[in-house]
Order: sequence, then structure tokens, then C-alpha cells
Amino acid sequence: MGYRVAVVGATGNVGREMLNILAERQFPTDEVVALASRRSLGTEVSYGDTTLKCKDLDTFDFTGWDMALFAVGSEATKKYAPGAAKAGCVVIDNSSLYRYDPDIPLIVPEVNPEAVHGYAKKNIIANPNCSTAQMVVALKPLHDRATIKRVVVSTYQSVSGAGKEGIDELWDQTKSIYNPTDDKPPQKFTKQIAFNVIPHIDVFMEDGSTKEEWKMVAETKKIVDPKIKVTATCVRVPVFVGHSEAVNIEFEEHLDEDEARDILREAPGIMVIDKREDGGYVSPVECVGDFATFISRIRQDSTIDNGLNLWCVSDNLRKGAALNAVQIAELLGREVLKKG
Ligand code: 11C
Repeated sequence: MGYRVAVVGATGNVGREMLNILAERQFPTDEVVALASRRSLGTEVSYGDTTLKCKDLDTFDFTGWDMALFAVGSEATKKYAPGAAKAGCVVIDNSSLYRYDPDIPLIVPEVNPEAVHGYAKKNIIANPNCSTAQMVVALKPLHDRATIKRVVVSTYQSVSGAGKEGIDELWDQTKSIYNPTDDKPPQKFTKQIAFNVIPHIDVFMEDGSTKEEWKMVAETKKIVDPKIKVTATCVRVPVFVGHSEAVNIEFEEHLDEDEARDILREAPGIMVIDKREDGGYVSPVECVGDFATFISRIRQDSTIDNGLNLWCVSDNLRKGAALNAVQIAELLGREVLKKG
């Protein structure tokens, strides 16, 4: 016996990946429904070897459905998720709407699986921001060994984090650079993204940081440990898929780089590729389509007492969104619903 699963926002980048990953990981389903806005009604989306025709989210009755994986913006989530949850369907939400609600667990299954039991208060579980998800997978096993005091992270985030419009803008602008008569001024991004980098993701906060940077701070505290201090600079780069992060970590205790490498090699969800030679590290194009978070360039930071640097790369549409949501569904099934 399997689950009845709804994928909400099935025509978007993340929704499509959710369907792919449910099929790839052979998530035990009795029925899967693809839901989208009325204008996408009837649009076909792939689910394993079959195709599903999108149904109208607006009129859908979630009664009798076990789980709904939401991959729509906060506005649509606000409109539809409470109804689905009230109908008895557990919502796993990829938007930022519920992440900071103390009554809603924010889960990365490799890091805080025990939080799943908190789902029942609102029948909703939140999925973290992509840049947080991949970082906390790396931080947690190191924190367990040497207690992290402070993290300084700089991100190099791909345009797919900004959705299909972000991907289209990089593609069109890149072509237009070679054809000056076909000017493509910035629309989705605030500056030219082709052959450029932009130190600005999401809106500005009062203290001069951006919301994306704030999310990395707040979410790391909620998922790993509220005592960890995080400071982030989030940057958009002209890469289609795959977020990269340069992470500097300060620990309470000394942690040798070789031991850190061994710990990360054993840690769930991580693949260490760390040879000190040309190409002995992972770049974003190599992580696309993969489930793992890749860690490279592990090395001591000799400018502080107990410091390490590392490089962390992952597919932002997968571990950063769809894969993590499916892993939460697996966890919920295994620990709570126990149907599969
Ligand atoms: C980006 N991280 O790369 C964002 C996208 O809070 O789920 C995901 C935003 C979020 O633009």
C-alpha cells in the first residue's frame, strides 16, 4: 500500500523535479496528482514513464490525500495550503511562508529528522531555502564533533534559483551580447547577469543585508543550533543550475582538516571530492541532476584558533528544493504515516 500524493505547482522547475524524484526514488504511491493554476489546466508533465495532465488547484479537494508537496510562491501557498492541511493532507511546503513559524518544523532529513514529529500541530512541514539546505548538510556532522561557533559564507547562486524567468534571462542576454541589435536589458535581475555577478538576492532588509542572507542565518539556527552565528553574502552568478558556497567555519574545539574530511566522507547526503590538484574539486555544472551535496577544498584556516574552510556545491533544484521535499515525504512516511 502506498500514498496518495499531490504535487502543487507541477509545471514549474521545482514541481517537475519533485515528480521526477518521486519516480526516481520509487516513492511508494497509490496515486499521484499534478496540480497547477487554471491556465495550466491539461498541461502534461512527466512522472516516471507516464505523463500526468495537470488539474486545477483552485477546485481540488485534498480530502483523502496523504501528502501535498507545494512548489508555488508564498502567496499561493497562503491561499491553498491551510485548506489542504485542514482536509487531513500533510503539506510539505517549499516556499518561505511557514519556515520561521515555531509551530511548523523546518527539516533537512540528514540534519534534524526528529523534528518531523512536530508536523501535527498544523499538518504542515517547511522545506528550507536552497542555499541553507546544502550548507547545513555539511555543517551538522562537523558541529556534532567540534561545536560550531561562527560561520562566514559567500554564495555563488545559479539563476534557476530565480525560476524559469531567471534561466531565460541568462540565456537570452548571453546570446544578445554577441548581437548588439538585440539588446536584452535586465528584467528579472537588477543588473546584467550574463558575464557578470550580482551581490543581491531577494529584497533588502533594514540592516543592509538581503532577505536571502537573513534566511541563511535564521534557517541555520532553526535547523542546526540557535547558538551558531552566521554571516552571509549571497551573490547571483551566470550559472544555470547548481549553487556553490565558500564556507568558513570557526569551532569551539580544534578540528583537523583530515578528520573533518573523514567525518564528511561518512556523513549522509555528502560526497567529498577533494584532491589537491587541478580539477580535484567539484564545480556547479558537475552537480546537476545529482542527489549529493559535494564538498571540496577542505582546509585549515590558520588565521583563527579553530577554523576550517570548505567549498560546497549542490543542485539547487534538487537538494535545495525538490529532493529535500521528497526526503521529507519519505521521512514522514517512515516515521509517522507508516503506509508504504
Ligand atoms: C534563489 N534561494 O536562489 C533562492 C530561491 O526562499 O525558497 C529560493 C527562495 C526560497 O534565488
